[in-house]
Amino acid sequence: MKIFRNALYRRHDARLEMYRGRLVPCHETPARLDHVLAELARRPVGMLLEPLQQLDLGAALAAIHAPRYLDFLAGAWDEWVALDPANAQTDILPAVWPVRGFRADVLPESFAARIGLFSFDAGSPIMAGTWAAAREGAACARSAALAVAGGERAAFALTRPPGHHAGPDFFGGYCFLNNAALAAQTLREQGAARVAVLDVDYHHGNGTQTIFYGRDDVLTVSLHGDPRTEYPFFLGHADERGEGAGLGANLNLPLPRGTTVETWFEALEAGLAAVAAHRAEALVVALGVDTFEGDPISGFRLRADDYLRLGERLARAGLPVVLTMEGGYAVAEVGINVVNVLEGFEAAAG
Ligand code: OKP
Ligand code: ZN
Repeated sequence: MKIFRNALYRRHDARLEMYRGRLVPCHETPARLDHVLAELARRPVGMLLEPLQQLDLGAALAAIHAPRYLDFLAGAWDEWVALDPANAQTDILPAVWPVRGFRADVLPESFAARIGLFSFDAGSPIMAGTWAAAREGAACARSAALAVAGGERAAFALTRPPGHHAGPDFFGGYCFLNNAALAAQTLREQGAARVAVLDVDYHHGNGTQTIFYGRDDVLTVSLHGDPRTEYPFFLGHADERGEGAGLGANLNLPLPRGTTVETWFEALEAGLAAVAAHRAEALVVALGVDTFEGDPISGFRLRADDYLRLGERLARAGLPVVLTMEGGYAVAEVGINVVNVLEGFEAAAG
């Protein structure tokens, strides 16, 4: 398969996230992708490629994200440093948010207010290189979707930061631009009548769900830790089925902390049955490997070999597939687990 590599991923190397009242080292590090690239060097399951040059990326992003959100992200670092040159030494984190009853229609002048308006947690620092890295990652996702639309059986967008928590006009959960949603929208634009996004990251893909919630052309399915106890907490319940034209085109399969491989694969079957029932012509897989038993921030129990089986099962769904890289924080094992998915896929795709 074609693997589009984000050459700028190291430019996003944020230092600290807020956790239990303290700033702690960020879990989402460049080392995660270093391990995937190292494992791909050992087991070359695909061709490593740079994203395409002519992508019309700005317009493509504007089809899934609000223009004022994209403008804010693009200029956030410069604004931050303009507030005080000393800010260049510190990453940006929000500390105030408009909750129920507050106004979201008035764009505040205050930078502190705008960064709150456009985010939902204090765990997703922005630094000097965040926009460049996120944009190049989105270029990889769009390139992967264009390759698949052009006849490739499968393509992988090997990028960080991840994307599935980023919504129409908000960032959070280490995500800024929604790579999986961009891939799905690109497949639609290129002629697929119906597309499905299957999110297998440990955490609910709230951003992707929200982007497509009112639409019936893109089915969104997510298998994840039950939001009653697991991040992102405020979305991802089984009764969220879509709204308006999109009613019935969203499926959440929350699973309790501690879920083992048998139960997880049963949920995967239910998710793939929904993809088939939707008559999707192409599939986007938001691939997080934080379902791994050794993941430091998650609670499922998948083992390394289970990722081979996941790849095989995805191939047997028989659809053209774009995969996007999402979570996975057992850093030393991320490479093995991700490449296992790709190897399993290639073995079963024949
Ligand atoms: C992003 B993705 C741990 C707090 C964790 C955010 C988790 C984001 C996961 N100290 N907070 O879905 O893998
Ligand atoms: Zn995750």
